[in-house]
Amino acid sequence: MKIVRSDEHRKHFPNGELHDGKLVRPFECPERVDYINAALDAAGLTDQVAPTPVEDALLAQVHDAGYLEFLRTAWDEWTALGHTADMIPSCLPTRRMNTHIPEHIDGKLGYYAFAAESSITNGTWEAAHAGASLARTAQQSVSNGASSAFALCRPPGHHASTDFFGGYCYLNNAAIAAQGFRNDGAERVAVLDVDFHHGNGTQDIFYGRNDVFFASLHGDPAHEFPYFLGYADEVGSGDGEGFTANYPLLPGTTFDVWLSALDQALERIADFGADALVVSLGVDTFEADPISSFKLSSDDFTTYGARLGAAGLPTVYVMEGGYAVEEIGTNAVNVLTGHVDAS
Ligand code: OKP
Ligand code: ZN
Repeated sequence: MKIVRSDEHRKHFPNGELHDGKLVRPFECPERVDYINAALDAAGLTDQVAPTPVEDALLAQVHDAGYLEFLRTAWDEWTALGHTADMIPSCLPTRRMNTHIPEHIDGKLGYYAFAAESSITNGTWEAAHAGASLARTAQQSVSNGASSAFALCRPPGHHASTDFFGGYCYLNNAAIAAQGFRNDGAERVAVLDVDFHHGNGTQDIFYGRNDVFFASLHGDPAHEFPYFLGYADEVGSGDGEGFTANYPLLPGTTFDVWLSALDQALERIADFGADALVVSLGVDTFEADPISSFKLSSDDFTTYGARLGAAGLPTVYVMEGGYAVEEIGTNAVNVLTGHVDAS
């Protein structure tokens, strides 16, 4: 398994996250990567590939041009007004309120956001862009013949859609890897999202397409973030009808139930005939995760990694969530070693 990582993620670390009515230290913090790096090294997963920058043309296939321009320039526009604190969206469009894109940076900030826990800071664009480059590089190594690769992306990406950020996500790394596979010749690509939270951004990006199949196992949105997408009756639209599969699971879900949903998702992916697989790897399904409610143990990650490896597809793992920071390395790397040992 090829490993793609960098230190650029450190440029993104907001001062606070709006959580339960308070600004708290963000759960999505740079030490997450330190623990994963240590576990990769301890497991001997050190076959590294140096990242190359993701092309603007690929970013523009996945994201809206105005949104990319906003992300690139937001901090400069904000600080030009004399602001020094992080950018926190506070006025967001809701039903019947998105007819125009405002000109004021405060208005644009809300327009391009879907949640208020995620700030934009000095360095957010650089870190997110570097993360997208890791995903693209991992995908290219697999398109060039490696059987699998892991992109240690931070910030995560699966909540970011064509034109909005939120849920700690700015650029959709998994979608960029999937589109990269298509560009490099794969006819059919599957994205399997095993993060605790529904990958609303990835689903939205591919919802009308039949060349990218999206499957997600996640906390039932009736009870869990992102609340407004990820229900079982969302199956795709137009040409994409039948190419999205959601497995919402109740808070408290145990591994046996989770694993049977995984097997159903893998069966759908096999029926689809995927040429390549992108796994949105969030390990916030762990029993001790501070913001999630599933009951997986560290050993369970090895077990399901083996299921993924046994699927036998060229596979790119893209790091998403996981907030039990001291265990995040063990849990993420257990999936990867499970995969390698079974494939
Ligand atoms: C990102 B990823 C807690 C509400 C949820 C956002 C969670 C983002 C998760 N106060 N806040 O999918 O791991
Ligand atoms: Zn998550």
